[in-house]
Amino acid sequence: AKFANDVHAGKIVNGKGEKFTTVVQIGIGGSDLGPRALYLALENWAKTNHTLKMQAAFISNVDPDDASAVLNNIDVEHALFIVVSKSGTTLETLTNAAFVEDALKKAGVDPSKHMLACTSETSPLANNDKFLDSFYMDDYIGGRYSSSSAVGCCVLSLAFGPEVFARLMAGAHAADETAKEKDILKNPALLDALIGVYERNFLGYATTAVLPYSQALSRFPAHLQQLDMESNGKSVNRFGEKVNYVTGPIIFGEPGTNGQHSFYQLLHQGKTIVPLQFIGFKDSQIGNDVVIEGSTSQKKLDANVSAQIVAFACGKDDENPNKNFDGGRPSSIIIGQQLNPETLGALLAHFENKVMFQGFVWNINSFDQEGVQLGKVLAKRVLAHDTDGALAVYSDLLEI
Ligand code: G6Q
Repeated sequence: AKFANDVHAGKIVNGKGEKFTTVVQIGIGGSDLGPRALYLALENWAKTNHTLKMQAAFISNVDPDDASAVLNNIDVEHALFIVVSKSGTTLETLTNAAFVEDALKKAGVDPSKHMLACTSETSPLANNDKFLDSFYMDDYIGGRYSSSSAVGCCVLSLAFGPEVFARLMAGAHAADETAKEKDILKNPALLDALIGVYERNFLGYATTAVLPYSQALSRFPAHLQQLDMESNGKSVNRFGEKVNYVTGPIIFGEPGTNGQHSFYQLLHQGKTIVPLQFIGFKDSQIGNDVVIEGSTSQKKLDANVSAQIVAFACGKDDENPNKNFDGGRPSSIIIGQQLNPETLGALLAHFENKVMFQGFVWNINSFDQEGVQLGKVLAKRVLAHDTDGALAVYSDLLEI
């Protein structure tokens, strides 16, 4: 908070003594998805409420076109870059940090006046003079659960101010408190978790769609995809024994109403039943919007939520089989007054707690991710030209 306030007050400035206007987070996976989703969720809310302190951007992919596109869109002389990596060893992030460092030097800017580190105290990035300042996260926090640690705090406090981040944390805390309730009807995360287990293990549905009717939540399904699938995509229990039941579902989603004009066809009439998680808000982030043909845009958005839920559940009989809807598509909905820092924090914590409860029920470890390791090891072998068989053939095809 102090660092962010000093940047905003012009006490911490660039080499020319000018204020920083942009913050860029360099990180991937848990060091990208949550903070990016949260930033996008509040960016226009902050602009509307005149509390946007700095524009934020994110570089995650090792694809050089990602870093290049971000750098081409910003004024690097007035940008602060946060290198976010819990381990301090992630190939993509170290490569992108070096890419940015090189770009800064080429622009005649001293990187050590523009780059921050957010890492764990035991990582190789810790206590490094090449950073203007460093912020630390506890190393027992899994990346996908780290949005409420320094990983989210740095970028969001710089972008919106520390008070806004504190409001987000207060909302998350309130949701955490409800997750301690023993009465299931007062514990939405537990209820949601058990509905999901019922759909997965008893009804046999393999997928869940997350459908926020809020454009600001455009990257929230991507965050939940990682949170849920990386945590509960497991085949052994906590004791390393193979389980004989299914575990985490496949998660995907897009904001409505856009999704309605796309993949909802399969959701309505496809052969696979997909449980649906709607998220809706009574008010938009901009307050009053224009009334067209008797209703505001927000009312039109919400009317679509009601219509979809009923269409999915009840279907429609028609003599023409092509126009017949079987119905019976289950859904749940989370409704908020408005998407703001508190409700966003609550939404984040709700899903973290849901995933945790499901892990408890399935008796799996929701806090490791061995499944992402194998690919990393093989990629390193390819780059070291230590290949044979199919690995050599594919490496040759791509001229690596
Ligand atoms: C998240 C995963 C993974 C991780 C990234 C980045 O839960 O562990 O997505 O966040 O691989 O790791 P670093 O923060 O260590 O660079």
